[in-house]
Amino acid sequence: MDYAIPADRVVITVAQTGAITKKSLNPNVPEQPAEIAESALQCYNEGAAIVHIHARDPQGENTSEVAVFEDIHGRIRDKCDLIIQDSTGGGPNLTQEQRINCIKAGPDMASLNMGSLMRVAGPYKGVPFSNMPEEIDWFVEQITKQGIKPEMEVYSHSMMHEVHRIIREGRVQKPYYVNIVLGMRYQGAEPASPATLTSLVNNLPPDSIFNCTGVGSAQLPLATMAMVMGGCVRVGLEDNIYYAKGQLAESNAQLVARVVRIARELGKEPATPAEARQYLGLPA
Ligand code: KMH
Ligand code: ZN
Repeated sequence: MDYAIPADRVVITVAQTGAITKKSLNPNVPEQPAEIAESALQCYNEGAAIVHIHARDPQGENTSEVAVFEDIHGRIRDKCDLIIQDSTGGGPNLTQEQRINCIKAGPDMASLNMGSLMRVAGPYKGVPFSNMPEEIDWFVEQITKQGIKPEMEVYSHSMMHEVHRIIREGRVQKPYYVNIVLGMRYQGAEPASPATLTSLVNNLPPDSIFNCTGVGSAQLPLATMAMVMGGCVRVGLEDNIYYAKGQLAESNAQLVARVVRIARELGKEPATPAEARQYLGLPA
């Protein structure tokens, strides 16, 4: 069975909110459930198929409250059939037990971070983003036993080794969905260069589909490169708050619309959520 995405389609994920991209950095970051759902609908209308979710409390801090995730899911599902992918990366203020809480709200997918990174700047400098091998095994077990598909986030070659390991150990099912995240300013994360993306794509396991997330100014160039390589792409304010140098993005939908314009120039239509479900092996 060939798990490649058809050459004339691209699956677009929008990461709208994130953990560290607060309204103070860009007032257009949607933080509350109604804002997140309204923005998700706009992104769906522009061509997104998957929405990656972080939740915030009323003060804008990262929260693991299941009720907040349920509220977000319900509001999105009332509006459209976007594939819902919750973040188990959560945020630096959340414990491992809190990070997994979101899956109780019943997303279609959940992020699974494939290794540890060290925060080297900002208020959480020196606080590790811990995803040791045994923690990865714990997260993947919690996710898969609920029939949720893991989105394996890989920031370096060493994390790609962990992907191969959990496949070898039978912890994930085909098609494997690997998100290559490049350009994070954390120790242990690799740069957003064409060479790094090419090398990581060359190291993907068989039967996998890849997505590319370029952080910051790398978002658009790496997304373009990933589309040429047959990959899926992620855009949005979680990873990049700017539309151009010094110009804040007006909305998540603006970033989705731009990548759709480029996709069409490359002969690709954005996959609908129903098509994306089929490619990723998600229930219809
Ligand atoms: N902000 C991304 C670069 C997660 O939510 O699990 C990392 C991320 C992690 O998406
Ligand atoms: Zn995230």
